[in-house]
Amino acid sequence: MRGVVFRLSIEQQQTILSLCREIAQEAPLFRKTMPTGAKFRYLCTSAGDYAWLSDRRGYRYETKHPVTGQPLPPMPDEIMQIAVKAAQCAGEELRPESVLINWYDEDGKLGLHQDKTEVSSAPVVSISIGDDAIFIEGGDERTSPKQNVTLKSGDVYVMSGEHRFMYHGIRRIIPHTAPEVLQLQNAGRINLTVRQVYP
Ligand code: MD3
Ligand code: FE
Repeated sequence: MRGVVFRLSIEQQQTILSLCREIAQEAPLFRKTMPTGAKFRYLCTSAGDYAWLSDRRGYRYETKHPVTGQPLPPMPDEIMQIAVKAAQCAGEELRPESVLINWYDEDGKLGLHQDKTEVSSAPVVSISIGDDAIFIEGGDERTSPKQNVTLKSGDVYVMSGEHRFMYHGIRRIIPHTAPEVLQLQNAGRINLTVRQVYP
């Protein structure tokens, strides 16, 4: 099933935001390159046992941060617990091994793709913080019909079952739509995807 499983309270959103800032202190945000050499339109970092990487050599998971060469910060308990609970709501089990943190500025985008670097077919849990995003929901083929879905701050989605490998992307960010209490200095959106990499 796919859908908003629940929404985080403002307090939880603030907690996630400060955890992301702490993670980025130790494991700096950086810009990945696609195997084609094109640059991604957002910055990213990871926490937990594995980081998802893309470069000229392809897509893969690694245990070290590509810029610092250091192991990643541990996955915070709060993030782990939210993800496990969200998966449970969808009737699925999840052993969180990696959280990929994507930071989009107001021009951020993510082209249509499938998440299939994971060896495991466990669900992926998505948490959005900050400005709204127009998410493109496709189907099991690149050419399948597409729908726009607005992802808002605090939305928690579970991608599992037939939706786990569907095509998806981020069409655009809608600047300055974040809850004011988050006090974001710049327009932008953070998306966390909690993943189990191995079966
Ligand atoms: C559909 N991130 O990092 S999260 C990604 O908002 C990614 O940054 C988007 O797609 C973002 O790979 C979308 C919503 C989401 C997450 C995982 C999925 C949708 C998904 C896995 C399978 C299908
Ligand atoms: Fe994805």
